[in-house]
Amino acid sequence: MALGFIKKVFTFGKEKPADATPQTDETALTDAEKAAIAAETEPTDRVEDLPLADDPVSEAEMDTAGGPADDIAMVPLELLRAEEEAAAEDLEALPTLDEAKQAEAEAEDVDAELAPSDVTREASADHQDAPNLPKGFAAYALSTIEPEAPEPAEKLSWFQRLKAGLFRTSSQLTGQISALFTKRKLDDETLEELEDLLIQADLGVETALRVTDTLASERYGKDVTGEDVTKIMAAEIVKVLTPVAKPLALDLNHKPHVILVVGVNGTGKTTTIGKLAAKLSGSGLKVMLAAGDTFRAAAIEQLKIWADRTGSTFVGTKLGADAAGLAYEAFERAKVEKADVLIIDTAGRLQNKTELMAELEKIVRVLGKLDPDAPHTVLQTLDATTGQNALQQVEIFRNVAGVNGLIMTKLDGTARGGILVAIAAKHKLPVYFIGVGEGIDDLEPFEAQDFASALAGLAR
Ligand SMILES: Nc1nc2c(ncn2[C@@H]2O[C@H](COP(=O)(O)OP(=O)(O)OP(=O)(O)O)[C@@H](O)[C@H]2O)c(=O)[nH]1
Ligand SMILES: [Mg+2]
Repeated sequence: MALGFIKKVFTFGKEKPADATPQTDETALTDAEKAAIAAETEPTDRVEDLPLADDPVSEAEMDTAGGPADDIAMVPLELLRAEEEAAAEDLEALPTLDEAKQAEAEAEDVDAELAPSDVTREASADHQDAPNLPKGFAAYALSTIEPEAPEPAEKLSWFQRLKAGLFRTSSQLTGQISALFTKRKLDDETLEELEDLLIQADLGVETALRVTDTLASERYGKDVTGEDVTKIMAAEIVKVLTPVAKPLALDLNHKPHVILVVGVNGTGKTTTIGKLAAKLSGSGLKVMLAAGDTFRAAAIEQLKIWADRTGSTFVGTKLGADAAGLAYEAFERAKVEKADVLIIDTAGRLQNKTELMAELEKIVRVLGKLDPDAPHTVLQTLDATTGQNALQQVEIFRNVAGVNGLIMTKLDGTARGGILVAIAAKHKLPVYFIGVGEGIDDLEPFEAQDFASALAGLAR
């Protein structure tokens, strides 16, 4: 009973008491119990008072358990000396260092003969990448785990890129249209507001009126949703663009068909020439590229790279040379070499720089001396990130250089493609291709339906 109390005292703190309320009188120690604890815990010298444990060691064994027993005699000195002499003899019998090395080499030869060849090749301490292992170990070559090649990101189709490029225009336009036609009947006021929206999206007055007229004739006084209006708008845009979506017709009787590429700085002339050359030479035509941008060394080099990439013949001249003279020489050479197509690059210029525009006029005039129909195609590149200014660009380049075809570039970025609809409506010039990236294949024939769908944010 007393031991039970001791246990209670020494487990304190280990077991959390279930109830921390003060002890009642029931658990208080009686005097008898206190005396019993004192008697049990008081130190005593008397062996008979110590508790006896069941000890598995017999008394006889106890004598040797902690050290030499009395019955173990001391080792005689003679015996120790005899052992020392025997050890010295063994040492003399050991091989010398040379003998040891020879034996080691022989052992290795034997190992080599016995071991299967693939194992010796795999497991060796000589691997360059093996850790410096102690003798007796060999290492297998550390396996180098080739990192898995990342899955190539799925390339977007050109239409997806076109749609993404026109997303800013389409989402803004459709958002505004939806807001305008939420629970409203089609009346004069909504029609007027719609017209403004379409003009702001660069579509041009003409196209805006086409859309509102069609809408008015079909739905005046009725409920219309934003989706209805978007579809009607896309249909009208298709009607405007379809007549200008034409293939670039090459008259190969000419030998060469001369294409002069013009436009404002950075609109993608040189890149587009490279893409065109890739298509043409890829179909087996003999293509010649002439570096008519003689202002910048980098421009000449850029075209040379495209010529090399596309297997086209390159014609260049020195920096600062007369561009019209270069164009003339290139044309002559293309005739002699019977090139199918000659594409002439020109330096970019702002349409309001009269002097530079006059130089363009000169190029056209000079080419006409060799063939009155040349240049057969005068292509103008338009940057799709430009807004209203593109209308004026076409106006002036057309007047000065006789532009008779367009290519809109950078429709993959943050394009404002609405202007192409306005240009098509006003100038009715063919739009041959659109640029949807910087890569060699990122030039697509212009399709009215695709362009209208992308502009209206609709599926293809
Ligand atoms: N994203 C995108 N970039 C394009 C496209 N076409 C051209 N570019 C880029 O636009 C930049 C200008 O292109 P260039 O071909 O050098 O333009 P350029 O009209 O010859 O320029 P200048 O000779 O300086 O007048 C380059 O970085 C081209 O890679 C396109 O369709 N999409
Ligand atoms: Mg260029």
